[in-house]
Amino acid sequence: MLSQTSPQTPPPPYQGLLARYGSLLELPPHTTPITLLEGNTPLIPVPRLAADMGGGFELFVKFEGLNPTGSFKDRGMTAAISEAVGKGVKTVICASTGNTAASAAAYAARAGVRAIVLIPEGKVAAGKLAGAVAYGAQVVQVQGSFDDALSLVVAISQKHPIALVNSLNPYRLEGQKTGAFEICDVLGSAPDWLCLPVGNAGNISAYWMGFKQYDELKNTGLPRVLGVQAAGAAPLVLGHPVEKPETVATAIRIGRPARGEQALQAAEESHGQIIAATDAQILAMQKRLAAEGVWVEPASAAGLAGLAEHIRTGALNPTGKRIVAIVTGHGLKDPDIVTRDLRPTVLPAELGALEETILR
Ligand code: AN7
Repeated sequence: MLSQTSPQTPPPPYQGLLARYGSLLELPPHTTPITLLEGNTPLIPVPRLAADMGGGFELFVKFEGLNPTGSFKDRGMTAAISEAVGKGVKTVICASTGNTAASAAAYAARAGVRAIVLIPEGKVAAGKLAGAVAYGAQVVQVQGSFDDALSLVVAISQKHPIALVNSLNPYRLEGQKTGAFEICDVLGSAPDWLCLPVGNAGNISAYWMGFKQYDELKNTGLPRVLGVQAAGAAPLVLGHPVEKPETVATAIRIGRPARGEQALQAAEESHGQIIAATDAQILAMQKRLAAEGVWVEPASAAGLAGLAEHIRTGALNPTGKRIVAIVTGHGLKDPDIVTRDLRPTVLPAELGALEETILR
């Protein structure tokens, strides 16, 4: 139930995810909250998009691009950095397709510790790289894939006093569970279906953990989980690692997901599925969502692209259901995808020329 507040008493100021949900997260006592007031993201109804998919059901998008660094990663990062810093860690490291890097860099900056981020060469979207640099991280490009970079950071964090803040770090998943809590708190119960993109598979694993925990505590029910990979980077669909993953959705260009087993388990336990969407379907859905006023990066549209295709083929009957799609990162992260084919109309600064162009 939503609580009613009388107009005379304003609600207490929002203090971030650990303040709001910390008692439900398994974090050690030394955890010292480092927050940028992440979370509390809107659940936006998109009825026109639902109608386009055939109608007869409720569809919401949880716009995680409105987190402080523009992606869902801030939920897990507030927890991981708070734990690490509380333990006395002075340096954190991660491998990243970009969003984890920007988030780690920001929370490390907030805590006053050093961040090192490893990114795959040449495949990181401009807004993510810029973020990592702006927040002051040391950015290292690895001549290899995300999976190669992840192997390196795991090895170095085992050898030196440097904390790993990839989603192999269990506290990342603890923080990430809050997305599920928020959905239940807003809707009053879990949705019938949850769809979301899958890369390294931390997010899908954490949502499932969160929904199960809330159901035990508050009887909120459980969603069926539809995880969607990019067709060129779909190890969980194919059943084997992908050596050279390729997709326009660079955020999920991952061939060896660290939490792959857990993701498959979430899909199975929830009577859901992990499927793949093509780059063309992903880009079409990115455009379609932007037509609702919600601009997300390509990877973030994968969940909905997979859902649309599943409904179209009859694999999923949405009638009477309530469906939530997690859209994971802001469109501003990857401007080049949108502007690369842009040929702006160029005019002399004259009214007649403008009328000629827009009123014809
Ligand atoms: C926008 O930043 O792996 O399945 O290194 O940036 O939890 O990995 C990003 C992943 C979906 C997939 N959407 O989430 C990284 C990274 C966006 C993302 C995913 C990512 P996981």
